[in-house]
Order: sequence, then structure tokens, then C-alpha cells
Amino acid sequence: MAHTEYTPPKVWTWDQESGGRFANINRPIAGPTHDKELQVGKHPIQLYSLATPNGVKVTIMLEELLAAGHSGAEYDAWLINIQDGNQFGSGYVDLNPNSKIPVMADHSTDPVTRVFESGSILVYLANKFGAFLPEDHKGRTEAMNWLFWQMGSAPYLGGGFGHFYAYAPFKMEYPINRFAMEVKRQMDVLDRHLADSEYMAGSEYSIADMAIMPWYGSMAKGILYEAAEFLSVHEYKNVIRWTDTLMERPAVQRGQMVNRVWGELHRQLPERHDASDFETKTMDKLQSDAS
Ligand SMILES: N[C@@H](CCC(=O)N[C@@H](CS)C(=O)NCC(=O)O)C(=O)O
Repeated sequence: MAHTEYTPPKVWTWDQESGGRFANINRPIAGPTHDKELQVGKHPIQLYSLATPNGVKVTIMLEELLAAGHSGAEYDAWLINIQDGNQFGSGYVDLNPNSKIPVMADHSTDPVTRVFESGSILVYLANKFGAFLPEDHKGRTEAMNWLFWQMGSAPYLGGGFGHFYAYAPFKMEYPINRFAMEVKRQMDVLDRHLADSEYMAGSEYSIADMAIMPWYGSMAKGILYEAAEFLSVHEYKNVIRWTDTLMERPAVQRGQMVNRVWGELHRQLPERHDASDFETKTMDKLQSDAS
């Protein structure tokens, strides 16, 4: 195996750019870099996010809640462009001291409730609306098991495999091997579970599915890191079956469009303030198909 030795100094210092795709926003300190208040729209729920897998977990949940008739879940979704450092504005850091998307503010409570960490937002919304979390003890516990599994596992997929395979300034065999092995193990965990289970928590669709699909379903469909062939994702047939079922849901399709600023234009909705915002996109699609 080809490798270069690195002898760490006694004390690490931040004296050079690490290189790689996100080098401009990575830094070893927390806190705001500039003063910037957040905008607040007319709806009870204000979301500040971007359509990465962590972001779309929440927009899928909000769209599912609205589709199920929970009008209190109406929301404004504001774009936080992480490449431009929007997550380091003072208003954003007040809501999320961790400076990562997504973050949500619930203005239907007095005082306003801030909710950060995508898993915490999903649980908050499920509890608030009594939806997408099974009520029975076994089903609820299974949904929580898998939700926490996702929150603990996905950093190996994104921060580990994705970083070294797709974003690092050059390819290194050791970390790519290490994380490819772990991601394949995780995919196999899911595939074996989904062989006997319709959804993650049994027969009921839940926030566990919404949390896991944007990461592992996207990986199984070859959408993440252009790694489909490298990781032989076609092997995970049950994950593919489950992903296809979820991706057919209109609320999932809408949720994946919100705060998206890349890819096909008709699938991008940089900000969402009203259900009718999606209709404009449908018209765009019809017009581009006709021309
Ligand atoms: N555990 C967090 C992770 C969120 C996260 O890593 N968000 C990324 C985008 S997917 C981010 O905001 N990165 C910006 C940065 O690192 O400055 C959650 O699930 O909410």
C-alpha cells in the first residue's frame, strides 16, 4: 500500500488550509464570523437549511405532515448556503451554536423554541403533531433505535467515506479502504433488516425512514459521491426496494426540492413560503418538456 508518513507535532496548530472541497468553511473554532439577522416569514415554523441529506430529512417530514392534514406544520424555508458561510451569521448561531444546517424555530410557542440537530427536529415535530412515530411501545422504540443509528452512522458515510473518496484534495488508500468497508457494512445492516421489514420500524412509515433514506437510499440509488460502482451498491436489493417506495411519495419528492440550488432547474426550490411554490415548478417542467 502506497503511503506517506506524517509525524504529528507536539501541539496541533491551524496554520495552513487543509485543501479539499470544504476547506474554505472548515475552522477549529465555533461562534459567529459576522453579524446577520435571520429573516422571519409568516408561518409558525421557520426553517433555515439547504437540501443536503441532513436538510431534506426535515423538509420531507414537513411536507408529509402537511399532506397528512397538519396545517400547523406550514413553514417558511430559508436558504442557508454553507459554501458562502451563511451558517456562521450571528442570527444563525443564536439558533444553532453548532453552525450546521438544518435549524428550525417554532414561533407557535412563547418564547420561540429553537431546535437544532436534524434528529432532534424530527422527534420534535413527531411529538408536536403526534405523527410518523408509532404509538405502540415496540414500534416507537424501533423507530428511535433506527433514528439514533442513522445519527451515529451517517458521519462515517459522509464525513468519512464521502470526504476521502470525493472531497479530499487527493486520493488516499488507507482512509478510503477504512470507510468503504464501514459503509458497506452499514448498507448490509440495512439490507438485512429491510429483507423482513417493510419500513425501518416495521409496517409503519416513520421518521426513521425519513432520516435514513436521504443518506443510505441515495447511496443505494447511486446518487451520492458517484460511488455506485465502487461500492457495488446494486447488491443492496432490499434497500433499493425500500428507497423506490419512499421516492414515489409526492411529499418526499417535494421535500427533496426545498432549499435545493443545484441539479435540474425544475427540481430546485431555493426558498419555500407557500404550497403553491411547487406549482410554479410543475409549470416550468411542463414548459421545458413541451419546448
Ligand atoms: N448532526 C447534524 C449534522 C448537520 C451537518 O453536518 N450539516 C452540514 C451539511 S450536511 C453542514 O451544515 N455543514 C456546514 C459546515 O460544516 O460548516 C445534523 O444532523 O443536523
